[in-house]
Amino acid sequence: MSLNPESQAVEATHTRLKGDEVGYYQGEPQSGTLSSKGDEELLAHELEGAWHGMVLPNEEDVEVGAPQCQRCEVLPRPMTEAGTLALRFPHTFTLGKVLAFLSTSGWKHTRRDGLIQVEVGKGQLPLLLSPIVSLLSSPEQRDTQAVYHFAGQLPQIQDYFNVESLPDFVAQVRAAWLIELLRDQSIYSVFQPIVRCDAGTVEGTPSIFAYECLMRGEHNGQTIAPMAMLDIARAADLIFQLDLAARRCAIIGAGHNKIAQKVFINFSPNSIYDPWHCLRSTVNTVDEVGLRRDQVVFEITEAERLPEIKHLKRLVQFYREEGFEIALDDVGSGYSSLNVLVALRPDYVKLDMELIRDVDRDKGKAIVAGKLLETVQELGLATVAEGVERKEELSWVAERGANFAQGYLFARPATPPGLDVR
Ligand SMILES: [Ca+2]
Repeated sequence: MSLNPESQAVEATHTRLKGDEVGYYQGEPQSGTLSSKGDEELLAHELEGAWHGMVLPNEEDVEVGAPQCQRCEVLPRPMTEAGTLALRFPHTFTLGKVLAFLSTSGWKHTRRDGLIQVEVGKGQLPLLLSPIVSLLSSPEQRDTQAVYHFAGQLPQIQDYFNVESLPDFVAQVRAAWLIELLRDQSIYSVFQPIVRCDAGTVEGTPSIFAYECLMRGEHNGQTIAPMAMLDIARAADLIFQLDLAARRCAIIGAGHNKIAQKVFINFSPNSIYDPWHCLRSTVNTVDEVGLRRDQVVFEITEAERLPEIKHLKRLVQFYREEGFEIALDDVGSGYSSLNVLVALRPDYVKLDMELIRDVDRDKGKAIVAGKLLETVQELGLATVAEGVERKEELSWVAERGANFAQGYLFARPATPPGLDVR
């Protein structure tokens, strides 16, 4: 694993997820490395159309009482500037190992009691941290504390709250490219159709019901896969900022492309403290771009774990009161459960792509998917089968009452949206 922010960005571009769009913002990027002028112009055009005017300020630029939400709309300062790294170790044995490394490798440092302070030049933190991390065992890393002072910055009371474990600090350093990407507004949305499971679709003329908006990033001319951004965001506590940015560019992109069908927009319930406060700007954006509220479906999605049911119910209540519909994502995957489905009664249930893949020839999957389709229909909810890649899978889910299907059989995610947007 590289600690270098630049090489991390390059690694991220090679993240390719097999199969179809499903789950959070998963899926294969629309395009790989941008190699030609034509591609660059196309992407520039897409970015221009898909993203308007969301500027996330750095935390030092925000005044107390400013209108920005400190949690969602303010970015931490990327750890690329010169400064001083202070480290506190759990044991003198650990301190000794690091001191020996610093002395032999020429890093300018001072020792005070159990603390070491190291002077770090611009862009040098990864070069310092890589060997330190490799010297320490996992428990030593976990119990080592780190805090960084940017050059020219006086110690402040806030510094007490910025002390992190070494692994969390390393995650912050690795996230520099994501902070830059968010700061530079380099996130855009692609769109994948959700089609009706009717006779026309089965016979090869898909009838489009909706589009799911899926996030893409762009950094140093390369397309970044969504999971690469999400993994870093979770590790570096940037999921609030990334989720808000993804929601906004999905809404703005859908408005810009004048999508007339329904629009499915992912959101992570773990990135919302209080819906009446945290989702207000999202609702305002829907109104501003001219989407109808009954056109928008918010997908509750969470790659790690769903929060407690009480929190989910409050989110669903908020969206319903505001005139939106709700979908529950990835049902049938490891992270969802039937009691969440029953408690929330979403308007749409999205069956997980792993469950649907080869459902026509895998007996175990057929039993689970069949029972789920039966249960969801008895509850009176609509179903979307995700990850449909073959005609046989489409026929199988259609025969068992699935209302809608989504997958490469119909179209890959794209911008402007594929098939017909009218
Ligand atoms: Ca989804």
